[in-house]
Amino acid sequence: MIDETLRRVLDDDGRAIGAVPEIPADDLRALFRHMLVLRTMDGRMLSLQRQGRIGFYGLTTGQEASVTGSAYPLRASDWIFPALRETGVSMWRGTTIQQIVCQLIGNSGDVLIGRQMPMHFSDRAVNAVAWSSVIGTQLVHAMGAAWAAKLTKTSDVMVGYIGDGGTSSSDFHAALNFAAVKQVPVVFFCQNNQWAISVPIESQTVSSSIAVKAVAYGMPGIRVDGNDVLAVIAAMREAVDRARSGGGPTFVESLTFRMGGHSSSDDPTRYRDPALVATWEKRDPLARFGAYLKGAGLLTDADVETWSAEINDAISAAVTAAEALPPPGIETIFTDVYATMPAHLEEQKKHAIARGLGTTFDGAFPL
Ligand SMILES: Cc1ncc(C[n+]2csc(CCOP(=O)(O)OP(=O)(O)O)c2C)c(N)n1
Repeated sequence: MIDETLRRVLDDDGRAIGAVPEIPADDLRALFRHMLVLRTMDGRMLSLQRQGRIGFYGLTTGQEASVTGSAYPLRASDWIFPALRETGVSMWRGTTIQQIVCQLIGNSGDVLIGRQMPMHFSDRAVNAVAWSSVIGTQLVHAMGAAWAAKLTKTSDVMVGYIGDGGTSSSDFHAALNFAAVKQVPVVFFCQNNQWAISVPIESQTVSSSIAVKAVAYGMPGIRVDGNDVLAVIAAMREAVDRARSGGGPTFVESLTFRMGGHSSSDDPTRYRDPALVATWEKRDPLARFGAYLKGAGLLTDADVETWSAEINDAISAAVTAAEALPPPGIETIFTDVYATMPAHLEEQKKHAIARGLGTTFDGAFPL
C-alpha cells in the first residue's frame, strides 16, 4: 500500500508546516516570478482570444505551483512530454513569451510553423516532445523514451504529464504497467485539477485517490498538494532522483484545482458550483508561496509590483512583434516529410509558390 496522505510543506496561509526543501534564495524568487508570468499570461492571452486575435487558449490559473514545481528539479537534458497545461514547464526551461505568442497565432515565428493547434507547444530546444490532443498519449511516449534511455544508458529522466481525466484512458494503464515491468527512468506527473472539462473527479474514478493506482502497477505513488510549490518540488525531486539512479518509475498525483474553464471555449459556470471555486481561491498557489517568501524576507510587495509591470511589458512587446510577422510561407507545407522531395511534390510546390497561395486560418477551435 502507499501513504495517500497529502504531502504539504505550506499551509493554506503560507506558513511552513513540513520540511522545507533546500532551494537557493534566488531560485525561490525566480520560482515565484515564473508563477506570476503564468498567471499574467493567462489573463492577457484570454483577452486576446476574446478579441479574436488568437483562436484558442488553455489556462493554467490555479495550477501554477504544480506546473512550476514539476519543472524545477529537472535537468536541461531531461525530456518532457507535456499536455495542455504544461506550456509553463517549457517556459521554465527557456521558451520565451514571444515564442508562445507566435505559436498561438501560428505565424512564421512559430517554431512549429503553424502545424499545431494553439497551446499545443513543443520545442526540441527545450526537450519538449510534440503531443496530440488525444489525452493520455504522452505517458506511453514518455515510457518509450525512458526505455530507450535505459537501453542506451543515458542518465536522462522522462516526465509524462497527464490530467485526471486522462487516467481513464487505456494509454495510462499501458504506460504505467510497461514502465514498471521494464523499470525505466520515468516520472508520471498527474495534475489532478479535479475536472475533465465538465466531468468532476468523482465521476472519473471511485478509487480513494489517483496515486493509489500506482500500487497495482508496482511502483511508488505520491500524493502531493499541487498548490504548494515547495511540496511539489520535494515530491518531484524524490521521483526524479529515483528514476535517475536506476530505481524505476514513480507516479505523482498533484492535487490542484482548475480555476478557469477547460479552455477559452468553455463556460464552467454552466456545470460547477461557484462556492466550490471560492473554496479553492483560498488556497491560491501564488498567495501561499508569496506569503511564505514575504515571511522569510525574500519578497516584498514592491518586487511583485515591479515584476508584474515587467511581465506585462514583455507580453505587450511579444504580442506586437508576433502580430507583425507574416503567416508561414506556403513552401513550408512541403518540408520536413521527405529527405529528398519526390518530383510530384517539387512540381506542386512550384505551382503553389507561383500562384502566391497563403496559409492563413481564421476558424474557431471546438475544444
Ligand atoms: C482520448 C480522448 N478522449 C477524449 C478527448 C476529449 N477531451 C479533450 S480534453 C478532455 C478532458 C481532459 O481532462 P484532464 O485529463 O483531466 O486534463 P485537463 O484538461 O483538466 O488538464 C477531453 C475528455 C480527447 N482529447 N482524447
